Amino acid sequence: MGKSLVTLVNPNLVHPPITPYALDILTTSLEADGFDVDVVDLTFRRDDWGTVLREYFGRHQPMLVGVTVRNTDTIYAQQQRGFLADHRAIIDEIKTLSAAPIIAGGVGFSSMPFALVDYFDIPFGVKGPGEGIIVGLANALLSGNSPDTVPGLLVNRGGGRVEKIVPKLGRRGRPLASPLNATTSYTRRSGVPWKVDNLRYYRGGGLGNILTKNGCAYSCAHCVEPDAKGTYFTRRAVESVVDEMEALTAQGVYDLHTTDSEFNLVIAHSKNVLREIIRRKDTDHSTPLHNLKLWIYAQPTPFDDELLDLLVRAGCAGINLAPDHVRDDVLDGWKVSGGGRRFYTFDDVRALCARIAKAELPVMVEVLLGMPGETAATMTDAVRRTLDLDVAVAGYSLGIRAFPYSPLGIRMAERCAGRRTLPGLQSDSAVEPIVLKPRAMCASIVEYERQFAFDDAGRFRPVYFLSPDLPEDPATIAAPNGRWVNSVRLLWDLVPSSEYHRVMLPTLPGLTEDDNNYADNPFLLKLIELGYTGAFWSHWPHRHAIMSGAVA
Ligand code: B12
Ligand code: SF4
Repeated sequence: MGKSLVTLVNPNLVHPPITPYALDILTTSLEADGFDVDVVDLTFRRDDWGTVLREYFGRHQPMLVGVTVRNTDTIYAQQQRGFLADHRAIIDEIKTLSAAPIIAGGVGFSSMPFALVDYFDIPFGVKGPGEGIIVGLANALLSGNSPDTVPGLLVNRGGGRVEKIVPKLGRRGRPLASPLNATTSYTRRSGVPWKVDNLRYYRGGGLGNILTKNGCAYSCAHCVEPDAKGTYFTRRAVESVVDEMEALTAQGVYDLHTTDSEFNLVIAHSKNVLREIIRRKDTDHSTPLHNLKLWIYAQPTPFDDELLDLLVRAGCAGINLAPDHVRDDVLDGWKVSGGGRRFYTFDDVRALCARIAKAELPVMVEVLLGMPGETAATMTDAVRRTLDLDVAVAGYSLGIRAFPYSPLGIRMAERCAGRRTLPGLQSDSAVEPIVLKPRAMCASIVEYERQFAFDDAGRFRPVYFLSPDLPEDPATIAAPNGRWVNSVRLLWDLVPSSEYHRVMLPTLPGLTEDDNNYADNPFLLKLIELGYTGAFWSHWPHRHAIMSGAVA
C-alpha cells in the first residue's frame, strides 16, 4: 500500500490507438514517490467508456485524478475534426463519479492550457512536462498544503480566471527545478491490470514509443511544439533511454517511434543514444535490442554520415524527414532556429536523401503547402522538386492550424488586431469572419487562447491558415469557411499518375479514396487488422494491393 491512490485517465478515443506514453512517465514518478497509481484507459473501450468509468470509480476513491489530453483536434485542414467535446464529456462523467480534484495535461492541452482548464471546468492543469508537478500536487493535497505552493501548477480561480503558480527561475529563465524526469528509465509494462498495456498498443497500433529528449529550441513559424513542450532541449540520460528500449523490445514491442520533437537536433546526444544501442547489440547476442526497429522524425540538418551509419547499425527502419518546402523565398522567416536563422537549404535536402537512399533506408519527406507567400508557382515548384527526390513516400499537406503561441498564430492575431479578419484565415465551422485579438487586447489569457478553438458563441471553430495567393476564387477567400478546393485539385494535377503510389496528398470528400489523416484512417485500420507494424507511411506504396487483399 502506497501513500494514497492517484488515478490517471486516457480519454483518447481515436484509432489506431497510440500508447499514452505520458501516463507511463507520470506513473513512474508517482510510484517512485510512494503513491499507488491506476491507469484507466478508455482507448480500447471507446464504445462503452461510461461503463468503464462507472465500474472503476464505483470501487475506487482516488485522492487525485489526472487526465491526459494528447490532441485537441486533427490539425488537418481538409478534415477538421475536434476531440475536445469528447474529452469534456469524459471529464464531466468523472466529476459525477468521484469527488477527487482533476488535473489535466498533455501536449495538445499545453497548446492552450489556460483556456482548457476553463473549458473543462477543472481545478488544475499543467503546461509541458507534468511528472514533477503532479507529484508536487499530490503531496500538497495529502499534507493539507495549499496547491498554491506547487510551482508551475495552473490553478482555476473560477469565473474564467486561471493562474500559473510562478516557478523560481534560474539561469536563462529556466525553472530551478526541472519539471521533467530526465534521469531514470520510465517504467513500461505490458499486460498488468490498471497500467498502460504497451504490448496491446503495439498489436493494436503497430508502434511503440520512446523519448530521448524533450523540447525544441527552434522557432519554425507553423509549429506549436517549442511552446507546448519547452523552448530548450532537455536530454534524457542515455543509459535510461536504452534500458527502456530494451524493456520494451523484451516485451515484444519491436517498432519504436521517437517522440522527440526532432531526433537529430542535439546531434551529439542522438549519436550517443545510437552508440549505446549498438554497444549492447555488439556485446550481448541475447539482447532483445536485436529486434529493434527504430522510426524517427528528423530535420534535414544536422545530419552527417556518422549519424546515418549509426542509425543503420542501431536498427533504424525509416526516417520521416521534414524539409517542408523547397524555396528559399517561402522558407525564409519560416523554418528558422531560435536565433531566426535558416538552418538548411533544398540542396541539403537533396544531398541527404541521396545519401540515405544509398544506405537503403526508407524515407518519407513531408511538405507543408499553403503557408504565407505560397502561390500556384511555388506550389508547382515544391511538388516537382520533391518528386525528384529518391524517397519512398512524399507527403503533402495544405493549410496549417494556427495556435495561440505558434509564431504564425501570434502574427495572425497581431495583424487582425481585433478589428478585421485576414485573407487566408479559415475554419470549416466558422459562421462569421475570424477576427483574432492579440494577447494585449484580451482581458485574460483564457480569452486569448480560447479564440483559436472556439467562436464567441462557444462553438468549436479551429483556426486554420491557407495562403490567399493560391488560385482560389475571391468568394472562397472571402468566406470564413471557404474550402481551398482549386488548390487541392491543382496539387492532384501536378502529380503524374505514375507517382500516385508513393505520394500522400490532401483529399476532399469525393475527390479520392486515399486519405493521409491518421485519425480513424480506413487504410491504417486495415493494416492493423492484418498485423502490419511500423510507421504507417512505409506501407503506403502498397496500399491498393493491401486493401484489395492481394497482399496480406
Ligand atoms: C510521435 C508523434 C506521433 C506519432 C505517434 C507514434 C507513437 N506510437 O507514439 C504518430 C505519427 C502516429 C502521431 C499521430 C498523430 N498525431 Co502526433 N505527435 C507525435 C509527437 C512528436 C510526440 C508525442 C509524444 O508521445 N510525446 C512524448 C510524451 C511523453 O510527451 P507528452 O505527451 O507531451 O507528455 C508530457 C506532458 O505533456 C505532460 N502530460 C501529458 N499528459 C498529462 C496528464 C497530466 C494529468 C499531467 C499532469 C501532465 C501530462 O507530462 C508528460 C511527461 O513529461 C507530438 C509532438 C511532441 N513533440 O510531443 C505530436 C502531436 C502530439 N501529434 C499531433 C497530432 C494532431 C496527431 C494526430 C491527431 C494527427 C492526425 N490528424 O492524424 C495523430 C493522433 C492519432 C491518435 N490516435 O491520437 C499534434 C497535437 C496538436 C494538438 N494541439 O492537438 C502534435 C503536438 C504535433 C504537432 N506539432 O502539432 N503522432
Ligand atoms: S524544428 Fe521546427 S518544426 Fe521541428 S519541432 Fe522544432 S520548431 Fe517545430
